[in-house]
Amino acid sequence: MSKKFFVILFACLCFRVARAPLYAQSAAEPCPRPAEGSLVIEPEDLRSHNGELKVELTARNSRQSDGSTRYCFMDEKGRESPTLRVNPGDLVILTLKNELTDFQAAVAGNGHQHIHGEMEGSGSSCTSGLMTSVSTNLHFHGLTIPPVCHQDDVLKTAIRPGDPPFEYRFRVPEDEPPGLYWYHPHIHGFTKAQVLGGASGALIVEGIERADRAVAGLRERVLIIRDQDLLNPNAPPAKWEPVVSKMLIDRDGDAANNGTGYGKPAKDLSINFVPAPYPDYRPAVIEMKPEEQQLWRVLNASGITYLNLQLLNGQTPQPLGLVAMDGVPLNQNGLARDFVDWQTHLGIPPGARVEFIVKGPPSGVSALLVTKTVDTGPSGENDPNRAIATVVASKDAAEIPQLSAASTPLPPPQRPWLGSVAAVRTRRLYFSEKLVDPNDPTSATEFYLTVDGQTPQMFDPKSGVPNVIAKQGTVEDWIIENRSAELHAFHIHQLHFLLLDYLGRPVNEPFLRDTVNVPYYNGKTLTYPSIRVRMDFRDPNTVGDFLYHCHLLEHEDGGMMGLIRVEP
Ligand SMILES: [Cu+2]
Repeated sequence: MSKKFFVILFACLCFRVARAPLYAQSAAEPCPRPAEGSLVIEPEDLRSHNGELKVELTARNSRQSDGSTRYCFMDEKGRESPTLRVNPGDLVILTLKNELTDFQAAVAGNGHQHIHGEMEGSGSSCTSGLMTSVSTNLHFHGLTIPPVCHQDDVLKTAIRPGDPPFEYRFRVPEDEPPGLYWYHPHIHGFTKAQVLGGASGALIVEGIERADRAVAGLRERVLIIRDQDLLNPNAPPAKWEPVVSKMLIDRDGDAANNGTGYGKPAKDLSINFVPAPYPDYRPAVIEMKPEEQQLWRVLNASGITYLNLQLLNGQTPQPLGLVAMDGVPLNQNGLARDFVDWQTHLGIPPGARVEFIVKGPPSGVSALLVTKTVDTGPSGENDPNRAIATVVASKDAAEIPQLSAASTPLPPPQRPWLGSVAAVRTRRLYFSEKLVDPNDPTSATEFYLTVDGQTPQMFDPKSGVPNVIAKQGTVEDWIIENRSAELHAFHIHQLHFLLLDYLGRPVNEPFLRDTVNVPYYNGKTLTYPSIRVRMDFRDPNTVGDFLYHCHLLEHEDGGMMGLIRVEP
């Protein structure tokens, strides 16, 4: 990253830390959002009481003057995307009401009635499977809860506008690792639009300070980084950026990876909904007490954007003390006590989470939270260097929640560490892409995630035929190849896995993941790049039919998904 980039960016910051109004829109806006340069406020915490968390959410959307659509989950008090805070063993009762409007139909003069009329007689929310732009549902990303209706089924569950409020009712497993999880819609073909529009929120399983005492007593902060269509798509890059000769647009209409670290990004980013848009990347503002240590719980809720986070004091990257990935503390293998992995940057694929210790700047100094460029491959989107938030030391910084200082250590996991259990078999799967018309480079792309030996097919939600059949109680090794020229993020519902090999080299991770990057194929090597993971089907909650897919949502919506059946 060039020195010039940040020197100039910093110079601009001095004028910009003045607080902008919190909300730019009127109260009539169904999905209100803070303005650029606003103070970053944590989402409202909804905590369980007496072993129960009751939540009422409503899915809403609103059409913006630039033609884009915002989506949001609002609670009964009008708070957007609240953080659901639960303890292991808690019962969650969440009702979801669908108040989405079909703006396409409204333009055609039909509005809501038409859509609702079309859907009548197509079954209950549990069975309709009706995947339309105005149906919605929830996936509880990372939780090992059963893939059945009213819990974590997304194959058939589709709530339509006008349906009665739909009840989710599930128990957080007693042995769910403490950490950051999240909820978002999972309607096949329409997930990208709803998630890019802002429909997502955090879920925290409490007790991370019991798993890793390095975080005991720290103040904690939930930071959700989302992406969205560019607010200023036609603007030229800022003058301080080096000139990028080629400004290619890919087939999805997004800026293609130019490999320079600069130029137009495919999507804008926001942090707790405060946008930091292209071309100036005016950062949001995070206030911390001078030199305070905090636990930052960061979710990449982006549809397609990879993050590579760094916290800069001037030019100097600050140490980030990683304590959990994808909701799983780093000492999950039961070996390392109170382990902290100090890094200077943290890569986060779409869907993944990182939780890390960070120290605020001293009085009178500010730091800059940036994402460094990610090389997504020749067919990938442009994820350039950019600022997200400026971190300002302030004695008046608002009080945020604090983890308890002293509590009993979490007992080690009951099941043997996944790394020491023998896999009953090895499967090979691969990501690939194909142009609908191979002779026309501008034609649409079909996205596949195929079990080796099967015919590549785009996921068909109506098929119901599993691509993989596994047995509960076993563990399996999966080798996942990337035969395409862009990155993909492999995710599987209902369970965590252990990353064993990355690019053919063994890695020794003391934690589990539910989302992992798979490097792209450069067209030159004799073999395709691959990863090897150990899948954990031991938990009885994994029994049933569920999904694995790429977490770049236009790939997922475009067919890069498969069905697994875990038999009892
Ligand atoms: Cu993908």
